Order: sequence, then C-alpha cells, then structure tokens
Amino acid sequence: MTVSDQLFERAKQLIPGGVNSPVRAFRSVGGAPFFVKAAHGAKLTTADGRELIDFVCTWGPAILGHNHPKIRAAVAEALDRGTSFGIPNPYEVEMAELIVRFVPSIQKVRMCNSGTEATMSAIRLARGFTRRDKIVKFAGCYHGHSDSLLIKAGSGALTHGNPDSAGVPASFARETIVVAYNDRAALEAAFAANPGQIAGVIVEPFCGNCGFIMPDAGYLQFLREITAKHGTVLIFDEVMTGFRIARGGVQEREQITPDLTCLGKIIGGGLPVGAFGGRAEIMDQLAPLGPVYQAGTLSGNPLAMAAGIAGLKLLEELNPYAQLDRLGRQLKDAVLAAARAKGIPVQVPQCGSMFSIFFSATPVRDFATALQGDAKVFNRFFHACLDRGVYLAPSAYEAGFLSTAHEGADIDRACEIFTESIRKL
Ligand code: HOZ
Repeated sequence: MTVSDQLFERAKQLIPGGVNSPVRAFRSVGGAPFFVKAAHGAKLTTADGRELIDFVCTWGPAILGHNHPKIRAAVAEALDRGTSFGIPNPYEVEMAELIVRFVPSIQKVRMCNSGTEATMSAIRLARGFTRRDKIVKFAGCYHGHSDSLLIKAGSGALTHGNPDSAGVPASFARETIVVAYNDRAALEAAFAANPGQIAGVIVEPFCGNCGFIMPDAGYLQFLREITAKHGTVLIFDEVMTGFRIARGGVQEREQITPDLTCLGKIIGGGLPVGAFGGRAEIMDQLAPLGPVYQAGTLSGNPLAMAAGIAGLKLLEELNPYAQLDRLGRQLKDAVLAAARAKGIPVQVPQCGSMFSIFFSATPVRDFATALQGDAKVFNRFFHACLDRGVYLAPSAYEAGFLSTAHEGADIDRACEIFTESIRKL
C-alpha cells in the first residue's frame, strides 16, 4: 500500500469521502487520490515521493508556480508581526489600492475569505441594492456552494452528478433562474417572464467550471446591454479568471464593465481569500454604510493580504500574459496534433493559461455541448497522463491551469506525455 493509500484510508474514517472538497476524491476519473507533501514551481511532490507536472495549480492561484520565493518571503515577513488582528491592518489598504488599480470596473472592494463568500455576498448586495429577489445564473457555471447558486452548477456538483444539491430549499431555488450560456434568446425570455424582478445576472465571463468555455463574439456585450436595460446588476465571477486571463481579468481583455466583480484564488497568493467589488454606489450599500450585512473575522487577514499583494506586484512587474498564452498554445497544439494523428475527435478551448480537453467532435459552447464530451475517454487519458507524470484536474468538467513555472523542460515533457497518452488511447 502506498503512503497516499494509507492516508486516504485514515482520512475516510473521519472526513466524509476522505476529502475536504469533493472533486479531490477522484470519483469521476476512478482510482484513489494521491496526497501531496510539497509543491514547488510547476511540480507537486506526492507523499510517496513522485514528482508530477501540475496543471491544476491549486485550482488557479499558483500562476507564478507553487511556493514562489517572493510570496513566501512576504508571508514570512508578515508572520513576524502576527497571524490575525480582528481590526484593520495596513495590508488591507494596499490590497484594495492594487485591486482598484488593476480591475477596471472596481471602484470599491470588500475582502472576504473565499470565492464562495464573494459570490454569495455579491448576490445579497445585488438583491439589497435593487430590492428585487430573483437572480439569473447559467447552466454549468459554478459560483461556489451557497444556496442560491447551487442550481444546475458545474465543477464538483456536476462531476458527482448532483448539479442541484440536496439541502437547498425549493423556495430558495425558485428565486434562481437558470439559462444556457451563450443563448441570447433564453436570457431575453427570462427577463420577459420576470419583469422588474431580476436583481442580478451572475456569470463566469469565461466559464471554468464545466470545462473551459469561451463566450461567442459579442455575448458579454449583450449581457452588459440587457442588464443595463432592465436595471439589473451584472456580476462577473472572475474568481478563476481575475489576474489570470489578463491582469484586469476578462473584463479588461474584452472591455466590458460589469457592476460587480467577484475575485479569489490569485489575490490570496495561495492563502484563503476572496473579494467582491464594483461600482461605489452599489458597494456603499454594505454595512456599516448601508443596510446589506456582510462580515468576517478573518477577512483582510494579514498573512493572506501579504501573499496576495506580493503576487499582484509580481504580475505587474513580470507582465507574464503573452508568455502564458504561448505556453497554452504549445499545449493545445500538441494535443490537437496527437488527436489528429490518432483520429480521435477533440476540442481544446484555450485562452492564455486556461484550457480544457474535451473528447468530442462538437465545439463546446455551453453546458449541453460540454456534456457531449466523452468522459470515459477523458478518464483513460487522465490516468495515462498521471501514470507518466502529468496531473490534470480529476474531472472532465474542470479547467486546466498553467503557470510561468511550466516554461522550458516541464511544458516540453508535458506535451510529450499528452502525445504518448493520446497515442495509447
Ligand atoms: N471547486 C473547485 C474547482 N472548481 C475544486 C476545489 C478543490 O477541490 O480544491
């Protein structure tokens, strides 16, 4: 029995499913998860001492590679001063200044502790601001696990076959309208059927939770226009895409100005952080200025702020986005060439350092077409890659992530492994 297997056996006795987040259990791809004892650069070291080239990057935060020396040094320096104060600290102000400078639509920002908290709070704020109850989300988009948003959700909920979670009261679910991503008519119909009732439309502007899916040309602009027309708050969930697709997220790349934006992952430099921000007029509805309540003991935690600030400053200094896109294209080209040679249909949506591999003949543009991908083939591919030393997200419905640390030998070796793994399918 491997060390990972032993740890998993112990974990299963005490932790539901042996994991603290469902996708990690490998249920969809089969087999048992490995445990990680260290991560540096583009590589994970398992509890058994195997090195794996990592395309999960802790689900996004490690854009500069794991355990970056400057982020580690910033955390160590903050640690000397204490771990949590429960009263404002100077890092919070610096973080807010960086976010407002980098993310075009954000005039004011509130820190919290996870992406789930950010989206949950943004929804409440949209409801409080508009004094309406209904929200619209898109099938297959995943915005964390709060009640209003676990309806036709992607990520682990989809992977494990329960996109509509038990425990969400039907009365809550009725306030959430689900429409297909990239389907203009469906959203127009939702507005027509619920006049003056829709508080917010929340969207992953580039989806990363039923695989990586990009919007049709003009679709985000359409979302901006239809929400403005109906006095509805447009919320971009950029927890994955913020600081990753571009320094200012998808909104900077596509030049769309949402009303609110949710952030997480990269702004914590690998420590637990979320944030939501946007138009000052809306943000000022939050307590203590306004009637919408939201709070958190660890919000603005100095260690997390120090890590995030160091990461954001590095992104400004290095401007790695062209490099990341080149690495992403190298990976995509390798997969497409290998699949073509083998005669296997594949779709590889990719933008910068995010990508997905769908074994499908149909271009993927929404939840329904994502489901057309052959998950059994994906699972064989996943294990073929893992056996050879590459770790992809353990689900056909998660995005892949690259970091600057993949440059050189690691991306070259990973492409060889993708090619060999497809050849063996
Ligand atoms: N829901 C996360 C990916 N979309 C998975 C988080 C984790 O398991 O760490």
